[in-house]
Amino acid sequence: MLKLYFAPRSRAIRVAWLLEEMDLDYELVSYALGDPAMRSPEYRADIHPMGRVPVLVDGDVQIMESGAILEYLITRHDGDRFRPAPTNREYPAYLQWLHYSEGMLMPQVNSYMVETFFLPPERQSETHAKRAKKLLGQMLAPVDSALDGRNYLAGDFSAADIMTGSAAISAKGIGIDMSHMPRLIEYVDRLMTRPAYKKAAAL
Ligand SMILES: N[C@@H](CCC(=O)N[C@@H](CS)C(=O)NCC(=O)O)C(=O)O
Repeated sequence: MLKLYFAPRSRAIRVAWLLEEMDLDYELVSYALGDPAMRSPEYRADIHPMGRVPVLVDGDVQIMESGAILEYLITRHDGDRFRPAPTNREYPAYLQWLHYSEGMLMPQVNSYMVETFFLPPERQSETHAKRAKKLLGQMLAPVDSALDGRNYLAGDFSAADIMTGSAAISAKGIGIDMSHMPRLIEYVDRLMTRPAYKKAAAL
């Protein structure tokens, strides 16, 4: 059975979300974020060299990186309905939004979290936190524009929505002002009401 190394309120939700959308059985190995067990030499040697989640194990395959795991599941587990075919006109948009999440949005979410939560108060920088929040807001504007006249980023709901959509959900969670991005607000609501998202987010 597929095994997912997971933590609530982490990027591992993306993988659980797709597993739920695909109706695949999986075993969950769940940690709380910050659990020292994830930093242990054993975890780093056997599961993830940086002590992170998600990691998926599928027989003799072990793979990290949420975006890579989604692509792997779609390719190896009959998930073509969650990715436009390479010949489809939506395919470039699919690739773009699949990668925009970790490439552009999440570094700002990370910076914000580091500067407001993970660092001890005496080392936090309000300037860096403000800058991360401002950049994140700017970087969400193209997502809002891309949603003009459409419900999802690349045709039907796809793994690109799980990636960039979950970053937008995180942005909402940290209080990014989206009042001037009504399509993004509706998109986040649309994604959060999907039964598979609800199940993954409640794990
Ligand atoms: N780019 C990686 C990021 C993985 C990552 O940083 N995961 C975080 C949770 S969102 C983590 O495991 N943090 C544990 C920790 O820092 O203790 C991915 O998309 O999978």
